[in-house]
Amino acid sequence: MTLGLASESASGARAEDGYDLWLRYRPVEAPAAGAYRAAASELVVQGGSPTLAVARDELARGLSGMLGQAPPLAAAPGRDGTVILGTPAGSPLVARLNLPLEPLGPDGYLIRSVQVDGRPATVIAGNSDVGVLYGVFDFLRRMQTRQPVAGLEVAEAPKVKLRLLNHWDNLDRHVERGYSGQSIWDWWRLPDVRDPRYVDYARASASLGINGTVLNNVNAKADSLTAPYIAKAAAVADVLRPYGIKVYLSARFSAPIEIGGLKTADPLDPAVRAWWKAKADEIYRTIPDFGGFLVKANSEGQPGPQDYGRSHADGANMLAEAVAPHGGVVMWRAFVYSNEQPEDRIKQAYNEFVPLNGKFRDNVIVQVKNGPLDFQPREPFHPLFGATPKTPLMMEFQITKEYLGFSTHLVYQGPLYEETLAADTWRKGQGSTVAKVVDGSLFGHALTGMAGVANVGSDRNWSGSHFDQANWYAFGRLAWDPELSSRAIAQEWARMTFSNDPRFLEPVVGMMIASRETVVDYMTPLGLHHLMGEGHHYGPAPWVAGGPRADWTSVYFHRASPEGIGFDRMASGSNAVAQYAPEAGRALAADEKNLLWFHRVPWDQRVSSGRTLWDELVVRYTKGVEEVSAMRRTWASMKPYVDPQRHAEVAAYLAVQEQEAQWWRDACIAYFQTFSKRPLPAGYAPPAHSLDYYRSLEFPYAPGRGD
Ligand code: BDP
Repeated sequence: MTLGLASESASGARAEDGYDLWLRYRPVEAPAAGAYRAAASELVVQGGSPTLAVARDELARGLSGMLGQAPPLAAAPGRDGTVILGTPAGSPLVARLNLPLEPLGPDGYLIRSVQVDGRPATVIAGNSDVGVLYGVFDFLRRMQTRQPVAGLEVAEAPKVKLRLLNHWDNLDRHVERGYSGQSIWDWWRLPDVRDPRYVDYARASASLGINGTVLNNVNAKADSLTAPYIAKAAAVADVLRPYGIKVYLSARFSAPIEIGGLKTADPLDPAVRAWWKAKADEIYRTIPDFGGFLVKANSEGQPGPQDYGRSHADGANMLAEAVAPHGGVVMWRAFVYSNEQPEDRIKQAYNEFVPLNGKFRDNVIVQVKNGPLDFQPREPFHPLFGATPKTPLMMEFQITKEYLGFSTHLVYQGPLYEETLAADTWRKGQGSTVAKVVDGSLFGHALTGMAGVANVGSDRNWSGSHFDQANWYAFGRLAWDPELSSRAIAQEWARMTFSNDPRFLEPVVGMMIASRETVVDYMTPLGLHHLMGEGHHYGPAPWVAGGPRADWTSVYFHRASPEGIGFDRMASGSNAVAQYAPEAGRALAADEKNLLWFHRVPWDQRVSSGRTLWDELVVRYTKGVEEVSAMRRTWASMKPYVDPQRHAEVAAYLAVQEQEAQWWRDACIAYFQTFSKRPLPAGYAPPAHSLDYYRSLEFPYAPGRGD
């Protein structure tokens, strides 16, 4: 064993509970430590602001953790290896270096190895203090991942302007679709008590470049907009501000009635408009850098402008007008589908919003889920991306794993996010990727954004499981640069969170990357979708039928019958495929990964493997389970590289995942076999229980419910 590995496993021997996330700053082994010490022998920070102070403190904290002690602070460089932090405006030393910072905008930064008065130094500079903070996290990340810190020529700027977490957190601390405890926002004790976790949340988020957070659920209560709750949000904003994170609120459209005493919330009514203006003024008096509103309107029973015969644009523009004088934005969600319309549910958002192209004020951005249904294990990209050239769209990913096995299944979502962002909309010819819609470059939009539905809660490890931290991480990194590779992100995360040992990294990163396809296999292979339990969305329930609306059932989406299975979304069916540019639609519909999303297929039709569809479904379901078993074995062999507590916790969850993958396979096969009426291919085990058994399972206390 080399020296380096010995010290890694020494640190691996201490108990860790995951609280430190990827900011563990554990001791660096020789010889890297020596090189890092030489490159960071003292700190010079000119200029003063709370943000610069947290940048300096983070650097000191990181260096002292990794290198044994924090370098001394000096007024001016006095030795080799000074690290200089600052902006040209606040630091004469940085100004003197004449760095090409201009093109990097307010949030960008440079890290350069330079000479100052003949001595080697490293400068971490931004146009703003928050740029400096981002640079500090980058510099520390290089050490955490054992990259060189000499000869640096780093220039970074985020490609996306609004990089936001969306908390679906209620005022009573229940988190809708949350699987990691209660809300971290302790509304009851706020504003007087500010949980120290808020600071660590801010550090972790800022380390990725996240610059905003929506504190409350999109299924919002008007109470969030009352004076006491504005004061509570202001206290959170005070804690997050030094980290460059702005606070936003979800706004309930009917608030003027519920807390304003008005008779209507009609967006064209002057009294309603005046109410929102006054409300915005009140919020900005308390939170001067308030970010703006997120709105779920006329969606799943939420109030909205259509209650008054007005359009989504009328509603959004009214709110936008109220926040515009203060520099605020409105993020208007496109997750809409109507109660009354018999139209294929996945077509409705496009039909609703394409006619509104160009009708929104310029501080409105429409927030669109990655796919047209609802965060399924696999969906084609949302056809709205690229279809509204005059209206900017922001991406909404779900970080919390509502449809991916909650927090007990190990599913790294980097590949899912990447698949969507890299998809080609073809709206301006080949290469018109979703990433280019989101970063504004395709249609020249300056207002751009990416939101992730947070998986952060009160659990000690924040995200409910250790590996779910990687989804928070991957979201943040992709919000900074939607073209990063999910594999590179997984590497980075695994190095910082667990170990730099290649014997750990190779198998574990491989397992993370494969985990997304694995969950697709054991839940919804070959383009199936929406097979989960009703209401709580836990476990398999392809038999769900009836109830208040057809498009909340499973049978609506899979359409299994003795003839075959799948939803015909081609010209012969709902023609949803026509909502894409022809090249994009053709590519999506031809991809076997989306087979049953776009096509109704007879059970005996051959697929690319040469098997019949029925056999292929069984093979895929089985493969998914086998892959989870393989993940368990891989993880078991990682014991030497991981501290015991985290190793045991991950192992316990993988055991749950294996059982539940088996349950998904068996329940789905038992159910679909009642239609296919075909035997399982030779050598494939029958389901462990009867279909009646699977159908009888109930989970009244499953976490994260939406009521
Ligand atoms: C669905 C969730 C529901 C959310 C809704 C939304 O089940 O709890 O309120 O999305 O995004 O997936 O508004």
